[in-house]
Amino acid sequence: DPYANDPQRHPVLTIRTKKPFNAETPTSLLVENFITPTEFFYVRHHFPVPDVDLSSGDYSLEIISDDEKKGLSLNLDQLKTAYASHSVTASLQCSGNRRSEMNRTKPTKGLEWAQGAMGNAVWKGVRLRDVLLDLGIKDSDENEHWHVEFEGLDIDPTSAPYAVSIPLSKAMDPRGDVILAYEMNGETLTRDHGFPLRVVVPGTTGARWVKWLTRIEVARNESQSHWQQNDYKSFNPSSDWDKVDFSTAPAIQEMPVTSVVCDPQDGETVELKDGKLKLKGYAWSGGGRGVVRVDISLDSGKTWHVAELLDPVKLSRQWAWTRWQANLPVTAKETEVWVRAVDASYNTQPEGMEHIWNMRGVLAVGYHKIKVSLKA
Ligand code: MTE
Ligand code: MO
Repeated sequence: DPYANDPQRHPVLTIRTKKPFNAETPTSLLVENFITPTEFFYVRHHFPVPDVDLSSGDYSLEIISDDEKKGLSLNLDQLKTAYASHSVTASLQCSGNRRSEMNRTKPTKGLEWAQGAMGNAVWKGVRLRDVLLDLGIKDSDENEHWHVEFEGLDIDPTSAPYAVSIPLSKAMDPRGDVILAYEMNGETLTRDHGFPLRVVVPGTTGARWVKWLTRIEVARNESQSHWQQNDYKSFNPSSDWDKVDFSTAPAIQEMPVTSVVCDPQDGETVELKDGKLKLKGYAWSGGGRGVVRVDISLDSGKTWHVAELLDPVKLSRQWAWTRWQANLPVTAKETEVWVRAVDASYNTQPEGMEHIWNMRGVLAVGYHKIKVSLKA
């Protein structure tokens, strides 16, 4: 069993598949903490978990540039000594988060995620920009559209490593906060989250945050890997697997704005306090665009309430989610709660999943709608 050496996991996680291990944080628990505790943080693997023994001296990070024909090879200690450390608080979200809601429109192909394939953590490491500057990479218009490819130690059955790439402009942006992280929430990265090193690409979809990082390549073109070319893309709702041409769509990088009601949960019976319904949830947008407003409707969009944002938000370079709450008067015995967020660019969410439905079930960012029964 190639999975026999996988690490132990916390029983609170909701398991979607065991081998490879894929599990999410229960939605109600997510909103309890601004920083998601590591043991509750969702896990998304494609293969068995690599087991790196730093004392064996086998681990190294290779960094090469196609153009410069130059390279660096560093072990973890050398990386930590050579570059200043930098911390970022950033939310990590899978492209398929909330897919199960999209599946109600029509089945898609992918893991049946509810709303917990997302979490927020403090990541510490070294700036990728510093490493690339050392390699002689210039931050210029000429290489603006180049890519940086990351390779993990996990391999598919054909021996191809998990690999993807991000634009070089994101990697070199001093305000982009891309780091090679060796710590999560103040502790050494766990194996499930990429020990000994992973890329943190704030504002960008989870698929690009390569774990068990062992190779970085700066190139004129984006990664040719399966995960860059033939997955993590969205299509027209009428596309299907038989006729789709993956080369026509760009790889998902920055993510769109989303929001979720975490408490109460869909189908729950809630006891009102002074005739009011208390709601809590999270909201986030990609690209560093802060969430500026969260709107709630209890009457299918006829009237809207503004929720209170619980965590501080900047308009730009905002990588972390914000939790929100609302306390709304309600007289009905049953209600459908709708939530949607607005980001700093005034982007907002589509009303339903129907018109953004795609066969892979990614970017499921329609309004979150839950039904609750109410007891006075
Ligand atoms: N990196 C490697 N090497 N292998 C993987 O399977 N999965 C990616 C990304 N990095 C993956 C990877 C995907 S799709 C997501 S959503 C995130 O890791 C999940 O990170 P987490 O398990 O730390 O939550
Ligand atoms: Mo993902």
